[in-house]
Amino acid sequence: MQKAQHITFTELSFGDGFWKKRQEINRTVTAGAVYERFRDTGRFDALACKWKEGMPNKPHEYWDSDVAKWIEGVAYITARSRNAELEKIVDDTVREIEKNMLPCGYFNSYYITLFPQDRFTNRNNHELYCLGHFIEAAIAYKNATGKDKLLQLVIKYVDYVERVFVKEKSAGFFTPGHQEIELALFKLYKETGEVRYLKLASCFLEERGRHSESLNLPEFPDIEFQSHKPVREQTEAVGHCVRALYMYAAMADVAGETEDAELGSVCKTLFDDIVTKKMYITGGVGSDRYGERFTHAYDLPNDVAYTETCAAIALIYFARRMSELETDSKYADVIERVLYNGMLSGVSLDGKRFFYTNPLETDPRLLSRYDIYDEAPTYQPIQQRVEVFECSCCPPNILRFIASVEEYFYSFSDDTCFVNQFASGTLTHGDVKITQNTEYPRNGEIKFSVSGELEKLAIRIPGWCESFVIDRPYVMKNGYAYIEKPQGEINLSFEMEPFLVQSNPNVTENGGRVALQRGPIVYCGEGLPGTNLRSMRIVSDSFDERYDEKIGAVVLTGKLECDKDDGAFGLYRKYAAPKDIAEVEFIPYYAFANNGEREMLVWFNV
Ligand code: FUB
Ligand code: ZN
Repeated sequence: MQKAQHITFTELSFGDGFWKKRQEINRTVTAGAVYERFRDTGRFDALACKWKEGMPNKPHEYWDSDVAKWIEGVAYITARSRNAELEKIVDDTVREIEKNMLPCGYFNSYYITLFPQDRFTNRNNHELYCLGHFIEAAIAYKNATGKDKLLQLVIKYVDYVERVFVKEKSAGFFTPGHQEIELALFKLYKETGEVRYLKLASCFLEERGRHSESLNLPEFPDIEFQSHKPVREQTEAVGHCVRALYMYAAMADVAGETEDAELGSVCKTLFDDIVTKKMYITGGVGSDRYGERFTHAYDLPNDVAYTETCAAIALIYFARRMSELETDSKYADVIERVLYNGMLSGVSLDGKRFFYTNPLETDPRLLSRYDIYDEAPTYQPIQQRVEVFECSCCPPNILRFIASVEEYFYSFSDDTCFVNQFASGTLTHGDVKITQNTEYPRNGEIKFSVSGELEKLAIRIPGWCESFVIDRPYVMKNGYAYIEKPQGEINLSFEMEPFLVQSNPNVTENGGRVALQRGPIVYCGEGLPGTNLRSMRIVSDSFDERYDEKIGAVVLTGKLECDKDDGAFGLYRKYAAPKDIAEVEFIPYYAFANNGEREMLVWFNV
């Protein structure tokens, strides 16, 4: 099967439109907002390893990873336009790390400050997870600025890890409690050409599930951390979603690089298990707060959906790597579903507030259920985004992801360029130049101009698209329209009428309900005080459309049947067909909760 490699994000420059607007907000608002929250909560100070009992902001075991992801996001931003202020913060931070790194190369601010003698004794305390994020940050920062001090430091640390975990086997455990270092080591291997980093990544993957190594968390069985069996024997997506998906992404990396068909087949099985049974319509994953985990097939509750923002991003990581194992548009279809819905919902339109969990149904009245308690006895996701969390893994993840989102738009095999996503902009890859002019996803009209040495252009036809026109001859294969000798202008038009979606009948939560989609965007209804969206019925699939500048997308208005409590309704009455009609405005799911606490619903009665 033809394999394709994704582009380097700097090869694509967005033109005006959906993603350029979001990258501008990411650069001018999100980077600073996350930095200020991390500075104010002590995450940067912690790296000086000077905290003492009685001081504020006691260091936390994964704060290093929060800073590392912020550095990585800033690196991607800086790759486009240098920024002395941001670079000074990074350079000062790197100096702190260098100053406090132990002679052996170990660096973890939590352990060095609080438990220097307990290095690598507690599998769940995120040491290798934090190193993984420092590796990714170091590579990004060196490629963006040429400054390789952090890269040299992490290489020294990785060499220490290799000595402790592979040569001496002197650590208190065999594999990471939270996967991340595996995909980072693969990046380090690609960056340096050092095969031993590929081998170290493979070692952590292959050793998993072969040792009885606990996580010092008796309340969680090994399956929660995908340590219940060797990875090659795993056939279902289980446990903590972010851990699982970071690991699956690394497995796909290794399978592709080493042409390991067996490992590749395991990845396909796991990917299909997720996208055919455990993924929300928004591309979110994670059905249960307890363990932040996958549960069982078709278990997709809406109001207590966990669907962590990091998990949405991690699913895109996995899908992109799968698209490089096997050319099939289903992978870019999943990436598009997450991009425009379950990832983007993680950040407010103004770029400074975030969701960690992304529910598909909210109702302020639900929150009042436990007014008399300080702590709600059962889980209710927050219904408004916040500026920072106690556990703040998601905000810097959004920052680094949006800052380098271009890498998901094109990929190249030896003679073909794959157009995986759509946005105005110009790609320069060697002597190949491809420009898209489009207002996608506002409409489905896309004008390509192609120049340079290129045998074929393969344009993904989205799974949601039922009819399209291309003004050039093409052949459909694996969900792509292949155009030979594509040089010159190509005009493509996707029909983009709104349509209703139903779930598999096994998703009992959505029985008798439909969701609304237009192009790649999943919509939700936001209630007004006193509306009861959950009791309304969609009775037609025709909606009025208008473009909303603030949201940056089309908004749909529909007429729904409803029952109005005219005061004489009582609590119950004999059934009578609804006679009232309510006009409901449907906005993109990603834009919900930007106008104060209101009822929100994705799945409507029909
Ligand atoms: O444990 C590190 C990160 O914190 C996980 O990836 C997230 O789910 C959150 O628990
Ligand atoms: Zn997170």
